[in-house]
Amino acid sequence: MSQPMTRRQVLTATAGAFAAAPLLAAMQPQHEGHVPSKPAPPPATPPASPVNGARAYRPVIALDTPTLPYELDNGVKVFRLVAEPVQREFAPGVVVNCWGYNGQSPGPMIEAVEGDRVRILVTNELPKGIHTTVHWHGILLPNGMDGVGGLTQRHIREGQTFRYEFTLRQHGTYMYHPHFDEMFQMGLGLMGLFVVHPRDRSVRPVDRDYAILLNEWLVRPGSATPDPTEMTNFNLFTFNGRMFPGTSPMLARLGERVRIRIGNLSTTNAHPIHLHGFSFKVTGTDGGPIPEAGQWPEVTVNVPTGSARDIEFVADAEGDWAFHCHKVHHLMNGMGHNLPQLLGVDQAGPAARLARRIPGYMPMPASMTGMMEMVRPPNTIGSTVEGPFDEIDAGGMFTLVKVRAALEDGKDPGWYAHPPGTVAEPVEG
Ligand SMILES: [Cu+2]
Repeated sequence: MSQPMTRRQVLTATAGAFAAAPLLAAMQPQHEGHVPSKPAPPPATPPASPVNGARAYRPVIALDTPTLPYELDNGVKVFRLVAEPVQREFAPGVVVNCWGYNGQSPGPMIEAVEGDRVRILVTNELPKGIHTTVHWHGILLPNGMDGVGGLTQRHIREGQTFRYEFTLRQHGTYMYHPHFDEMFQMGLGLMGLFVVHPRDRSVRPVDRDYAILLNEWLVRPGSATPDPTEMTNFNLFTFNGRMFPGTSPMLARLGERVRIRIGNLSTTNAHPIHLHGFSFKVTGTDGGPIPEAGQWPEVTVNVPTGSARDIEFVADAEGDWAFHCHKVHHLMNGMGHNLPQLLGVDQAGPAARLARRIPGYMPMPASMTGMMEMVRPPNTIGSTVEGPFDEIDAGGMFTLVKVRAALEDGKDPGWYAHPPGTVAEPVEG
């Protein structure tokens, strides 16, 4: 797994400027027997056509995440969630031992319609002795269905299945997660999206409807299991359990109205999510729709933990537009912290002396444009991808909104072909 390293992988591999990557890699806990051979199953295709009549809706696409199927029982939509350990491939070659639902972290998206009666059967198949519950975040329901362990219900003990049943009397973007042992269980990835469509299809119509759940993790370089006790110092940042370049793009035809629903169940951070190329409006939160008079134009929406934001815009410009968290540490994979600032420091003397004692030692580049050849710890990935012009320096919470005049549905159109004369270029002299 020896590949050229960029500055960001250097940050991954070094705990300090004078650490030698091979030494550090050797110090990392190795998870023997954990072979990234069982990535999460590919996402299921959302229903191709809406259900009929008054319940019609345009299906939401949760990026890289399936929609939970249901059965009808006397008009009640019956969903089944199984809480269990899962493996999630965050990006090619990076497989993380999470907890999730139905083989996924985040769990599959629940999608229903205002007025629906829903029954959600939750089975606890977490490791022995672990209790859980599910809280339906933002959903208005009877107190005894609220899922707060010990307060509104008994814990769901190992092997048990609990029934949650309520009628949806609102529409919007909501979430679900355990409300017992939250730090541990949510820190390991137990969470999911819950979208409720308006009963009247003429309310807030869009041509494309996407959903993303934000999460943050500490997975130490070379290891595969998140540390859920971490409070502030996270190093992996995901859109629906994927990080760039593992995130799928969002597609739109020129002129289409697009909604992106963004939920955040991160341990600590708010994520200011920024869209290039368009001005959008925040049209709703998990508290409900925002009246038009209360909406204003934005290019970044801050999504605090424990909240959801719906943004809407008209995709009126072709191109490959970046969509990402604006906290710069959150668009890196395996970001390290506590690095000394070495700009302007002449490292030549100490570097030469250290190199004599530590084989393979290389100094941390004072200039962030330095490229280095180093050994990357297993189960990590860099934050650079070859783009159409040069390397793209991004990881973590980053993906693209690809807008094209012509688009074959469900098919990534590849890189945007810019019209001649519309790309920034070097000038002579
Ligand atoms: Cu962020």
